[in-house]
Amino acid sequence: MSQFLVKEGVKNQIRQGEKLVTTHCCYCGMQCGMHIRVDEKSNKVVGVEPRYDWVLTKGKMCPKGVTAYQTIDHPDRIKLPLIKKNGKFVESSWEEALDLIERKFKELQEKYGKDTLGVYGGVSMTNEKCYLVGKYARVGLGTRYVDYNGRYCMSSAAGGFNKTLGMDRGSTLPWTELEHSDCFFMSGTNTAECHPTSIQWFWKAKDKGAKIIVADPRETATARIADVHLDLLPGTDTALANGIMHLLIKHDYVDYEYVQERCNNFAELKEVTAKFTPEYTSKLTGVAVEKIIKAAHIFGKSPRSVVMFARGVEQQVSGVDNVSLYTSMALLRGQIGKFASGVATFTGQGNGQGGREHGQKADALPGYRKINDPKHVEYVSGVWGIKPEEMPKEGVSAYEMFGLMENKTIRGMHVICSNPVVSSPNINYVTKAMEGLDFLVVSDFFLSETAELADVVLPATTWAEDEGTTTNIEGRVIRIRKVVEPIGESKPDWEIIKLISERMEKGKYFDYSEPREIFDELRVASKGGKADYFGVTYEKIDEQDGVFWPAPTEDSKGTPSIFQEKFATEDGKANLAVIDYRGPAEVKSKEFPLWLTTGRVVFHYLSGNQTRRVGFLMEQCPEPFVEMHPELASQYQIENGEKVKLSTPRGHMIVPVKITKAIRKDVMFVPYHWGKHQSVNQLTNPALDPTSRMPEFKVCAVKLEKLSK
Ligand SMILES: Nc1nc2c(c(=O)[nH]1)N[C@H]1C(S)=C(S)[C@@H](COP(=O)(O)OP(=O)(O)OC[C@H]3O[C@@H](n4cnc5c(=O)[nH]c(N)nc54)[C@H](O)[C@@H]3O)O[C@H]1N2
Ligand SMILES: Nc1nc2c(c(=O)[nH]1)N[C@H]1C(S)=C(S)[C@@H](COP(=O)(O)OP(=O)(O)OC[C@H]3O[C@@H](n4cnc5c(=O)[nH]c(N)nc54)[C@H](O)[C@@H]3O)O[C@H]1N2
Ligand code: SF4
Ligand SMILES: [Mo]
Repeated sequence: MSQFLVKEGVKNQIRQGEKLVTTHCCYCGMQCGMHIRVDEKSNKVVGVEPRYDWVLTKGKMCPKGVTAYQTIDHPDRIKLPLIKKNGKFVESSWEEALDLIERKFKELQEKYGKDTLGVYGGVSMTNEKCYLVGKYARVGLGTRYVDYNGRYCMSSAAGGFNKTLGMDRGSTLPWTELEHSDCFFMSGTNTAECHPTSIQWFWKAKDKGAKIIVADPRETATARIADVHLDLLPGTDTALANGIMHLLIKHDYVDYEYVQERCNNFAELKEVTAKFTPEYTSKLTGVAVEKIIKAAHIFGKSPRSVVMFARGVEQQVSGVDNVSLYTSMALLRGQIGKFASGVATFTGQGNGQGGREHGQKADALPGYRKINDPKHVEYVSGVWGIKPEEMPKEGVSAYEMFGLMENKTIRGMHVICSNPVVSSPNINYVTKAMEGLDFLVVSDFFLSETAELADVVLPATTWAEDEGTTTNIEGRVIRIRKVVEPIGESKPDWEIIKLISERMEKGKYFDYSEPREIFDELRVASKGGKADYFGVTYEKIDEQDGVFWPAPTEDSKGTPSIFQEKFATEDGKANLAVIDYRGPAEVKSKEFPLWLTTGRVVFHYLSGNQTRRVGFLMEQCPEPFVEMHPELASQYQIENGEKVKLSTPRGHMIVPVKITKAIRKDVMFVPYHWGKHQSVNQLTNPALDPTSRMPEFKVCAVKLEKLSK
């Protein structure tokens, strides 16, 4: 049976009375291969085995991955729909919950128009479900307002890649090639904690002499394996990248043949970067001149290099510019489209790649088609069986939806697979906007902080109770397998969407009996688009360890390395970024004299709604903290472990201090995996990148106060 890919040697690990189901982790974009152990008699999940033969992760897993199975049959699982009555949740039947949703959704739309409903999706779901969220909004509910949590995550990478390369696939090369690279220039990624199983590839390369450069305001676990650590000020990446390119040009490290043949704008780039001498770059970034020079020489001399980045550079108002500039560094060196070389972003969520390709975004339709392109609308309408004029127009980005809730344009909302009152910037405002809704439905398997605000909570299944596909950090489409039957009366998200759409008299557009049927429709809907999945099938995924998109024909094996001959732009050439320095949206002041940045720790995942329920992970990291340098602490007479107050114009929090030399003296860091008064997003700046509409989670000006004892 194709469900079980367990090899002979691995079968020895099966205990009598147990079976192993082959799947991938539910958390980050590495999508580590794993076998989940199921007791055959009780049909319960009892543990996990690493999948040593999985091509990318080779049996490695991180602390979140090895405990993920504990969330499946967790005592906190929501097993029945919940309806809020007199301020309290009461369990209900599906019938009663659906009746209420139908009545409320119809009432609101009759009174205020179709667009009064909004859908807020997420990309911890399979491609099948993410695809359906977009179709549900546009066809099932007929609203223009749909967006998703990837807006906070990958949208600046998408924006930058589209501008420079004409297409957004997170990695231009398969990561099994990384061990043959000579140099990794990594900026704003703490991959050692955020994609821990990727580290094996960097070590393999390092063992063969590869060099690593890490740009991060903190000396993270990732920076500690670097040959050069560029400890830049948050929000100064435009200067750093321009500074490195200045030196590449000055020291003749540019691959002129490649640039001439394959890139536009070199003369303009040369002009803009001219002023970014090491001294000027150092002044803006706070990084020592010698370090900038050393990094440029290492990077410039390496025959095969990969430029890599993540949310540290993307979650800024200049996120798209940063991505474009770092990508241009790789282009100047002639690296993109060659073996063991290229550019990659570290995809965040499990299906952060696939989930952004198939129309969950306000401006997008499946296969990376555009909702404001009449030809694209015509094609997708044809696949969906609606008239092109029935397709709603472009909506607004995730954070902007809260503005529309505040001004009552949006009065009803369905949140599917996200926890925005923890993960959005400026959550005091966001929470108020959500509380002001006339009707809120949340689909989740644990009662999140957002679900607590809902009128109806629908019990969704976890990743282990349904099958489908995800697209990993490399762009490789892989299979998620069903391990056990849905717990309680929970249902997979596609089934919930189908049930609500039926109630909205749109059932005929959602007549699926299993995920494979949705995938087959997605294949056709994406056909001819940039993210072309037409040639991807469940069988092919099993046969060849996944399929890299684009796979445009039925017999295509997929495309592991992209841009070998040309880029996906109109003229086939890459567009080098011609961008001057641009700092963060907020400036430091007398009142808010320090910088605050936010991010992750290895033991928790995103809003923490899953990992805060796993005992082992909570033991390791029970609460948020603020990292600060000993000199800053002593300046404020603060001791390790002491609670301090952090404030910005948007809010404040009280949080214990961790003193460490592994951070700049003028910067503090708080991880964001907790809600309500423990959430750093009470403080963060909702300023948006003008293109990607991604908030500036990574930089704001902050006040630090010692609490009187
Ligand atoms: N353990 C764990 N792993 C995860 C996740 C998780 O929640 N927990 N989430 C997954 C998801 S969805 C995502 S998006 C990824 C995120 O993966 P990463 O982007 O690697 O994680 P972050 O901690 O958000 O930020 C990375 C680094 O950016 C640095 N940084 C801050 N400001 C700047 C700046 O201005 N410039 C530069 N160059 N660097 C800066 C921070 O100090 C931090 O070390 O991780 C994925 N993996
Ligand atoms: N300050 C600060 N804020 C940030 C960031 C940062 O670096 N700093 N990073 C941002 C980034 S990169 C991201 S990705 C966002 C993430 O932000 P969120 O989307 O809010 O994060 P999650 O915790 O993954 O929320 C997913 C919710 O859906 C549930 N869920 C999981 N799988 C499924 C499923 O298959 N179906 C359904 N129905 N529910 C499911 C989980 O229980 C959880 O409650 O946070 C952003 N917020
Ligand atoms: S590295 Fe990512 S995919 Fe792998 S086990 Fe950890 S969280 Fe899961
Ligand atoms: Mo993310």
